[in-house]
Amino acid sequence: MKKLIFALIIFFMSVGHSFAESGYRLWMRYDQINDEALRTQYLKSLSGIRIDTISPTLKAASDELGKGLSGLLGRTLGLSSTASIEAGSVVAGTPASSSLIRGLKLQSLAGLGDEGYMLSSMVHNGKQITVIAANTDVGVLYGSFHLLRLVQTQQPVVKLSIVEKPLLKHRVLNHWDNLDRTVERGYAGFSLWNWHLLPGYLQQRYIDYARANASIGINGTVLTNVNANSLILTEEFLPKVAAIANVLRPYGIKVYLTARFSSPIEIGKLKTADPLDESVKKWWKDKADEIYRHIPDFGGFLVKANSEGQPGPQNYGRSHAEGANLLADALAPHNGIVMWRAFVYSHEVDEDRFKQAYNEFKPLDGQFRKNVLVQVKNGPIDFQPREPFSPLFGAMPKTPLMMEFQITQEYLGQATHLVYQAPLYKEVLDADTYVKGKGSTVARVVDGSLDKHALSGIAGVANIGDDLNWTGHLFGQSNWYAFGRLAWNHQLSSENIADEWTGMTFSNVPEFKVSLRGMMMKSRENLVNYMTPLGLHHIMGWDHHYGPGPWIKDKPRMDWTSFYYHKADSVAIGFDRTASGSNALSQYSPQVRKFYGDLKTCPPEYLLWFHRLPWSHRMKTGESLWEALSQRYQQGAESMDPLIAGWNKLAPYVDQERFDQVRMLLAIQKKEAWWWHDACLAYFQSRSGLPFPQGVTPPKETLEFYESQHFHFVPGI
Ligand code: BDP
Repeated sequence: MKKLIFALIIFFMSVGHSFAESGYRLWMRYDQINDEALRTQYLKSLSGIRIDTISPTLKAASDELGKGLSGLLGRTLGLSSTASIEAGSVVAGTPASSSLIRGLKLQSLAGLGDEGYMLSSMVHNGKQITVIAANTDVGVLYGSFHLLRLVQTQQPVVKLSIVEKPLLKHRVLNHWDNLDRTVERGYAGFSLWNWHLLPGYLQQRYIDYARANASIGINGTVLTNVNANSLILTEEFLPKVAAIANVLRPYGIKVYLTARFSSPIEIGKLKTADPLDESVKKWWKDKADEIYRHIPDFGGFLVKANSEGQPGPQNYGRSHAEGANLLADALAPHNGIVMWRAFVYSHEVDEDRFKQAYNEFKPLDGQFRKNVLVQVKNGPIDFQPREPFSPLFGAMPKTPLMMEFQITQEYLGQATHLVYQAPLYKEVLDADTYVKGKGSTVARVVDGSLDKHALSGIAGVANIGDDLNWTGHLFGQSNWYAFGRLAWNHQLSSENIADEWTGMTFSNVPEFKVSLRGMMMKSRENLVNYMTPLGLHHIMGWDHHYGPGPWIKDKPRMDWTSFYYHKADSVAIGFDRTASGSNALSQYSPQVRKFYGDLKTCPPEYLLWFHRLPWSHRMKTGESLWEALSQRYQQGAESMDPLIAGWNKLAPYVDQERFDQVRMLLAIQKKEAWWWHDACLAYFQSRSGLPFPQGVTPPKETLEFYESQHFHFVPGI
């Protein structure tokens, strides 16, 4: 009988469990560790929490440790101040918050700055304790999340001797969220920010958003779209922004807004927005003062100017530096920063789009105020599945350059494709610019170490919406996670980040982690193969960017067509960016130029980015370019079966609800991978006129069929 009751309890628990598994809890699940021996072992070192919750941030740390450790270890842990410690206590605080920590006179704190922390096993008055110490409260919060991560991923917590501090100063999410709650290039529902109900109604979600970000060290968020609406800077909206800022503040997250350059005209009733006009300067100064009255620790502005129709200083014949400095001067008295985007190009300029941002910005190096960061997209075009690093990295030594990655998968299958992006981020960060000799990596440009900048930053265009699981695809969560972890420490490996995330999100069973890591690590390359192999780029569907569209040609803006980028005809394919073509390669240092420019060294992954080659071109593997291209599409599409089989094998480790979410999306992804394969091969064959090599599946339909596909209401536009 007892057994039956027990079985029933387990049954109902698991039923209840599966209903609750939407993915909402992200990687902060804190479910009890199954292995009782392991729990007992942990409880020896982590049996009580001692923290003086004298600030909202320390309260947040205490809540998180309490909830996390109690959940994971299956016992409610005692919580009290650092005044009374016992063996097994976790003692957390700063020298200011806790006399115990002050008394420990911890030497390592000196080098940890205002966000770092130490995590140490120590003996104090004969008692074994674990200390989380930092110079600031937010450091303590970060350290608390680190300790939780160790337990969540079932790492040892004895003999800890960890010191951590971030390599980058500003680690920021960019939400492309509109005030009507649509999200530009958002595939996970509507915006988190419920402007209509703010400031009165503060959703739990805002707190959970803050917790998730703090857990990975993200310390800033731009709430609004780069295609900005000046209304956000009015008295109607500023109290709402302040309400969000109040929720995020305890978690160490500053709020930023996008500033529409024409705001002085639109909401200020001025006749001009000329950055050199005195009334305009005064308007921005007053506006900044007003914003800081609402939000005393406001982070600053992100600006998209003179790009894709947005207003900017060039409307008045002024430079990007003059525009950025106008806002920088207004923010400077309050310690705010300007993140000025270098994503500029124009179809009216008769120049390879690849080269335009560099041409525009490089001459301005040294002209920006000290509180300006120039925010550069990782590649020269636009968040393609693979891009070479932007030649601006390394080209502006006097200006801090901020990295901009896209977490939302605008060009990577939107929220339908399983693509783990850490390898993409790492590929760019680890790329060597050679501007100051070997080892001048993009990461070192961005973290400021190469040119000795105190200011540094990284931005990720968020993939977050009000979807139950936040990111639409559960594996989108891994990209949010990976972005944050790399923003904190770009030296982490993609593999380790994947392991952490899977351990916390799903299971720590070693076979599970190894299999999932393998699947995740291959996923980005698979996608490149079925979408844009061998360096193809920008061949997606028009406007909504959904699905393939290599045929897109006659449109008002050539630089928004596919043909502009692949230029395929009966003889050849690819964009010649060597000296015989647009010479975009000249924007890189000689080593990089030679590496990509020489067919002997240019990796096949970048071939058509830089070279225009006949279909008959012999690849190093011996096959022709046409054969290689067809084979890559085939490999890409065929990679879906092992991915699906791999996921199916993992069913025993994943609850039904989340398993099914991924299973269904993988089926759609497979269909779309073959669609890319079929449509692109049909199109490129219509150019090359060559037969498909053996082993390549011919397209199911005619090219006309693929060209005639139209889709209404694709999300994100
Ligand atoms: C492109 C997007 C567009 C953005 C633009 C940007 O398609 O929606 O506004 O980038 O970054 O990738 O400004």
